[in-house]
Amino acid sequence: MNNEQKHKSGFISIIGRPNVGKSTFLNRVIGQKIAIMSDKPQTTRNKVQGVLTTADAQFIFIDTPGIHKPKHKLGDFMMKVAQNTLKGVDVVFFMVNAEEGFGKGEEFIIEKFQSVKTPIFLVINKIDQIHPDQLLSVIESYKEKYDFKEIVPISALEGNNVETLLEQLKEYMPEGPQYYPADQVTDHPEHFIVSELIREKALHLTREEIPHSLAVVIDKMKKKDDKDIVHVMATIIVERDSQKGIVIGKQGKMLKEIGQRARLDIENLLGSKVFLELWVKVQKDWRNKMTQLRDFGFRE
Ligand code: GDP
Ligand code: MG
Ligand code: K
Repeated sequence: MNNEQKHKSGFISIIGRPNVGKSTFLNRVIGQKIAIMSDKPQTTRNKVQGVLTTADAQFIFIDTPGIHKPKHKLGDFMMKVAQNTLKGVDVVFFMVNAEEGFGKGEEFIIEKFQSVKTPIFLVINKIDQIHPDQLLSVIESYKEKYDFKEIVPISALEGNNVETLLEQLKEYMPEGPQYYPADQVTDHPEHFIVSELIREKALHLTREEIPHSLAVVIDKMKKKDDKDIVHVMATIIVERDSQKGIVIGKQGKMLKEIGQRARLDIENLLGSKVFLELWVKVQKDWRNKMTQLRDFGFRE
């Protein structure tokens, strides 16, 4: 055993046509606990879909929006954004459905790989549905089209070969830190980022009047079942009553402005419409209260 092994971490984007099994895969590797907040493509920003933390590595799976055949001009633009995001990660998983084989949709995506230097894995999913002979011919058909770094057949649903895929993935991860605290992220990857976005707006808009003694706690962040809208409830915590007055502003104007600006950023981050509710609370000397600090998402 080599105890000197360095910690590895990296970013992986999973791309592929709808229904190939991307979400099923993420749920399997990260566990049912993770709330995959948004399944909506067509946003301009990358978003973290899930983080897998092991003893010596951290894999951060990113949703790369917009890789599909564009139907209109905006689609072209989205395609460019998506291509750029392929370059900002350590590995790309191109997931395909073993049952369907190579088609026009796959061809379109593979064309985009030509200008990308990032290592690309072909992940052939749903092998539980096909005969091994058929798998061989699927592999052959893809090999002709692109020089994939690895070709890994899996069943995301049943778990076949998923461990092997993660082992191979680790080989391609650079040495790096644990970007996300393991416990925080296994619950809700976006909580911390969302609270930072709100904090940033509050500090910016109130300028010097509110010192950095301001914290934001996310009380709730939940996707509404039937709609593509995320409900966020957050509390801004200040130390004095006078600060509370400033954050709320005349007739609530300041708080409204903070909320509007933060909401736009959060919508970009999550790729969903957001309903944001903000509250303000005074909690004296909160900085001295370590237990509370931890509740606020701070880490020692
Ligand atoms: P996504 O659109 O790429 O995120 O695909 P989903 O993860 O939502 O999966 C689409 C459908 O394929 C769902 O009904 C899954 O249960 C099913 N599915 C995903 N992975 C597998 C697999 O490995 N084997 C089988 N048989 N079905 C799968
Ligand atoms: Mg999905
Ligand atoms: K998806």
